[in-house]
Parts: sequence; C-alpha cells; structure tokens
Amino acid sequence: MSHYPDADYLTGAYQPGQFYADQGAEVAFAGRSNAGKSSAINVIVNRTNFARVSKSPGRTQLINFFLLRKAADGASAAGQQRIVDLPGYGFAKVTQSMQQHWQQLMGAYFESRRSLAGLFVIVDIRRGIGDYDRQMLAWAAQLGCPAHVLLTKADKLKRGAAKAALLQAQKTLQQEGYGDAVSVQLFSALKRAGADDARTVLDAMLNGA
Ligand SMILES: Nc1nc2c(ncn2[C@@H]2O[C@H](COP(=O)(O)OP(=O)(O)O)[C@@H](O)[C@H]2O)c(=O)[nH]1
Ligand SMILES: [Mg+2]
Repeated sequence: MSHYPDADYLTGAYQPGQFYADQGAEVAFAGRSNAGKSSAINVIVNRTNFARVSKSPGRTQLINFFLLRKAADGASAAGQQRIVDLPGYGFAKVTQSMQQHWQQLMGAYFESRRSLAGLFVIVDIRRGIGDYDRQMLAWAAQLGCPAHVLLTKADKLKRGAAKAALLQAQKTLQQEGYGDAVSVQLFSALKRAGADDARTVLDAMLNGA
C-alpha cells in the first residue's frame, strides 16, 4: 500500500538560492552520515531507492526536497507537504571547506525556512545521540519546532538492549530539558519496523498537530 502516492523528487540545493519554494509544510530529516537516514526515508515513504542509499558517506552536500503530498489544486507549493533530506554530518574525512559549506547551508536552512514544521533526527542506535544531533535538536527547539528521534538499525541489537537504548535516549532528552518537544522511537529499515509510528508522527507534524 502506498501511503504517499504523490511522493516525488523535487530538487536538490547546493546553495540557499536553490531552496525549493518556502510555502506549504515540510519536515526535515537530519542525521550523521551513514546513520541510515536515506534508508529510513525509503521505508517511511514506502519506495525503494527513493532517497538514495549512499555508498560514499560524507559526499552528499545537497539539501534534497521531496514532494509527499500535492496541494488540493495539484500544483501550488502553498498547500504542499514535503520531506527534506539534509546533508549528513560527522563524517571524519570531510575537508574544512566542505565542513564550512555544510555549516553555511544548514544554518541558512534553519534560519530561513518558514515552512519547516518538524525535524526527524536519525540516530544509529549503537552510537546514541551525539553532539551534531544535539545541534539539530537545539536548532529545532529555537524555532519552536517539534522533533522526533529515530533510533535506527535496532535490528543490530537484541530486544532488551534496544529497549535499554530507547530508555537511555528518553532520559537524556528529558535531562536536557526537551520535555514533550522531542519524542523518540525504535526503528529498523532492514526489518521495516517502526514505520507506522514514524508516519503517524510525520503526518502530525505536517498537519500542524
Ligand atoms: N542493519 C541495518 N542496516 C541499515 C539500516 N538502515 C540503514 N542501514 C545500512 O546502513 C548504511 C547507510 O545507510 P544510508 O541509508 O545510506 O545512511 P545515510 O548516510 O544516513 O543516508 C547502508 O549500508 C544501509 O544498508 C537498518 O535499519 N538496519
Ligand atoms: Mg543518505
């Protein structure tokens, strides 16, 4: 079953001037390189190779915009719902100029994007929430945007260990004062586990709930 029959690639932006029209609503997906962000998007949208699963982490420095639902009139950006694949971070082998470019592009996105309705942060469950993930959560909090953490690759841990990692992440977020603004769940693209819960959160963000 296709949850998002309108889903389609819109555009990639290397510079802020190339961002898609800032109308309608969009949820951005952030994560450390190789965390499993593209795989998570594919499972949530239920399309194979929709967002490309990368063999060369750290290479993509584009912000990719995807259509999720068309506007009622079929065409205008104003009533659209989108998801946005933000460039991955934390890859060891990036040059300083790539790092600077990443900071500028991401900073411009979070500072300018009025259609941003929520943030998904994709975290490899074995690593836990890291410093860059925190920067993303802080940006969202500053904008008053809800955020949702997917602890992905949960299939790599035994059930008990995955549960413990979930509790640890929840505790960390509470201690850091996010309260109800940030939620967290287990996810596995490999087992397609957690996709329904993720879609429920995504749709609530896009509908401004
Ligand atoms: N076992 C397992 N591997 C995964 C999962 N999600 C992604 N991967 C693998 O992790 C690598 C990075 O995935 P990708 O989606 O490209 O990560 P991205 O760089 O964050 O977009 C790929 O080899 C994927 O096959 C998952 O849920 N379970
Ligand atoms: Mg990717």
